Amino acid sequence: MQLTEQQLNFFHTFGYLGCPSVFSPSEIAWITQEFERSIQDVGGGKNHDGTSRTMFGGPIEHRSRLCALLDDPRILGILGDILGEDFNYANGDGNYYTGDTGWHPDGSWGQLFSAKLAFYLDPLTRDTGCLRVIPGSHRPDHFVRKEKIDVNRSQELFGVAPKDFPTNVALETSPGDLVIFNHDTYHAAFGGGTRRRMFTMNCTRRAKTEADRDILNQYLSIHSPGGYNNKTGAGMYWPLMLDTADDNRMIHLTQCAQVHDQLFPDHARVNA
Ligand SMILES: O=C(O)CCC(=O)C(=O)O
Repeated sequence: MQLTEQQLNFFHTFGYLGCPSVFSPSEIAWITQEFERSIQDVGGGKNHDGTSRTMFGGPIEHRSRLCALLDDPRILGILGDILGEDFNYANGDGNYYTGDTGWHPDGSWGQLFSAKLAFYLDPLTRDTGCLRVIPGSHRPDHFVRKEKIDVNRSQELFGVAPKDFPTNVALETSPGDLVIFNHDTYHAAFGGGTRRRMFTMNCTRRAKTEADRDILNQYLSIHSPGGYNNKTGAGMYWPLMLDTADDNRMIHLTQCAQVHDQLFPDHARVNA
């Protein structure tokens, strides 16, 4: 157990949690360096001119030191406490963000099925593009969901700019802090520059019932290399993630790899 009872209550009630200073300045320095190498080498970063977002898949899977984040007791503690110790790691995205990100949830599962762990690599404030969330919006009975409010139209609907949508919380972060949120939670960012560096680890609960398995199929049919028609050369993950995995890491890789390869035989590891 890494999170306190209060932190877990907070996450379940509000749909997000800020985890300050998880990584020290020297650790976040090498994490940032490895991220830069990845996005520059394989993520399209060399072509980033600040006019639009540059994004690449599996940001921790291209450098062995970043792959090992999935072995780090702090990461395992946070994800394990929230999603269960046998959680699935399901890729993520690495970004140079440009400008605002409008309000959206990443899912609408109506239950805690998946969560995003986010690393912001630059100091970010409410005016310079920090992550914002609408607390409680992961719940199906939250007013935004029940009344199907388009939060991005809040200026015309309510005379309030989307960034000022009532109840939203700005999660200001420094490098080394982590933020985790339920994929169903509405989130956004406003006022960022043209090279806001951020990467994520998306994770799900391990599917244990028929109903879970159904959701995992739906999830991976969209959010996976096969879903994005990306050939990794090793199915669900980029080869390094699997090649450097020990038995403990494999606990977090096998279920998604298996489901992915059933869904997308053309992208499967065996056909790589
Ligand atoms: O930092 C941001 O711009 C928002 C991140 C986001 O929307 C996401 O990861 O889904």
